[in-house]
Amino acid sequence: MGIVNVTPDSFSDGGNYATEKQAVAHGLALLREGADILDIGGESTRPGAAPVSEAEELDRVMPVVQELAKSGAIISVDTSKAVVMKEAIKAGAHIINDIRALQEPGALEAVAETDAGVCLMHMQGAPATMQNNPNYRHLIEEVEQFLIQQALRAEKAGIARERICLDYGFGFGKTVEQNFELLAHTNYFARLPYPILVGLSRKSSIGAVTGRGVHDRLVGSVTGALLAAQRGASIVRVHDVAATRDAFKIWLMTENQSHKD
Ligand code: 7PJ
Repeated sequence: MGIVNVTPDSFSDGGNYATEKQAVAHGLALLREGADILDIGGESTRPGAAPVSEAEELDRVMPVVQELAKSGAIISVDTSKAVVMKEAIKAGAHIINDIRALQEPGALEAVAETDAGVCLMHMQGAPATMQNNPNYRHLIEEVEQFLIQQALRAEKAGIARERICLDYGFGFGKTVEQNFELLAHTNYFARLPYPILVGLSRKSSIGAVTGRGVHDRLVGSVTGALLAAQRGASIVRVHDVAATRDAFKIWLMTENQSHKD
């Protein structure tokens, strides 16, 4: 899953046109690199990020969804807002990727009344404050309980099991150690009857371990994605599609030869 951010940077000249064009071009480039899914997001969920209004998020995301859906790619939209979910699915999105696990008003119904897939993610707290004091008694069990509870809630609302994937939310209200404890236990989550998605690309915990700034986390991110996949993750959400693909090719080639003597 390749990441397509539609968040205007401070240098853009007002209006979203430049941002839009860049996002579409970036999505097409990720497809050429070998992405199977594009994850399009207009809300910054970095720790401490300001909230985005419904109108602004629609304005950012919809033109990019419409344009990239034409490419035939599987389109995922990273949103928590029911209105954005409905509009995106109407415009051709196949998956709703919700860091708030369909807990915002109307979100569960918005997905249930379609046949879109959904990713339900665990987060402790809210983006603005989640890194202040992450606190768990039993990290793995608590995250698992939350994910199972949300998956069953979704199934009860009419979202078939086959439409659901789960994500333990690397970087969302967890310490560096807790993030890597979750990564280490990916195989534990992978035994659940839902595919697992893992997103750790360029995150601050990758920086904390490697001592690298956000633009120098390629090796750390690719290694993390490979470890997640080897432990049973079905989808990895990444910025660097080509590099991640290379790592997976080496893994796959090795697996293919491993049964020979
Ligand atoms: C994730 C996400 C993640 C899922 C973001 C960033 C923050 N969705 N959206 N999982 N992260 N499912 O990329 O740094 O880990 S936004």
